Amino acid sequence: MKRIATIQDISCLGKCSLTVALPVISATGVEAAIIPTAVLSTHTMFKNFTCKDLDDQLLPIADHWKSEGVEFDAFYTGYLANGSQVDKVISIINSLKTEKTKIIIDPAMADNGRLYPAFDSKFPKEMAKLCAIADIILPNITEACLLTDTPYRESYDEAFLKTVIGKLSALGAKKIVLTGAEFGKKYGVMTYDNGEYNMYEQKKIDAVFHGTGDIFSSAFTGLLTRGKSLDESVRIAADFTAECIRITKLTPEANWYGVEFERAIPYLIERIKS
Ligand code: PXL
Repeated sequence: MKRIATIQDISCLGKCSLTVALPVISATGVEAAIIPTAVLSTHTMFKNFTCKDLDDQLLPIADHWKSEGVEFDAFYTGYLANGSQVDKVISIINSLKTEKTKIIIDPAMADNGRLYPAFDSKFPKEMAKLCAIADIILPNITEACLLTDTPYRESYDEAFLKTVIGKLSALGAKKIVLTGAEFGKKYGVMTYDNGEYNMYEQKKIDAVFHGTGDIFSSAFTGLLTRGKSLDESVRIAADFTAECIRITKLTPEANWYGVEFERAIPYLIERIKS
């Protein structure tokens, strides 16, 4: 069985990061090993969340894995507790990667033009260092702007997106999957792969839900690791995320803090078979 090591936080309530990555990666038929970066009572869109960083556990967990001789088909990183974890994560990846290991970085730190509350303005520079070692990065537009020191804009054209993607590529990331790309009448995921731009267009659903970035990234990473191409992984992960949002909108008892992704797991499994 293929195996991913995913490095991100546990938000104990809130349907994001590891509580999404574990079930979604499992649904793709791939093993998920985890290195938790922090334990939070909830994600940071709640008020008064608690947070205990696991700074002192990251390297010992990886060292133990190394002594067990375990190998990974992919590393997939998400939300980190602080900027100083970046160097630790880079050294973990460098110590455990083999020729076959894909490095997939979701620079989970911002959305809708703003950094998440736990981060200061120096954090994106640190995250850019992690993106530099990636085979594939999965930013949204806000994160893409922060990583490249580009002023965030609510509306932009295709040329703007291509300029930002060019700057992301100059950071060192080999392939780029930019979510929430919107220009003219187009909405979807823009990819940059071997000098080629591609846009996977989706119907925009008029709703904003928390945790959808983690759902997309987890499904994408599982699918890619399972052996789907980059384009196919983008298509299925984007359709799965849209299905999660569609179902959530139809569910009156849905919580504000996350999407009802569990209801869409059968859809994901069905799509994997095709
Ligand atoms: O979904 C990204 C994410 C992950 N982890 C924590 C968060 C967020 C977004 O706000 O707060 C703790």
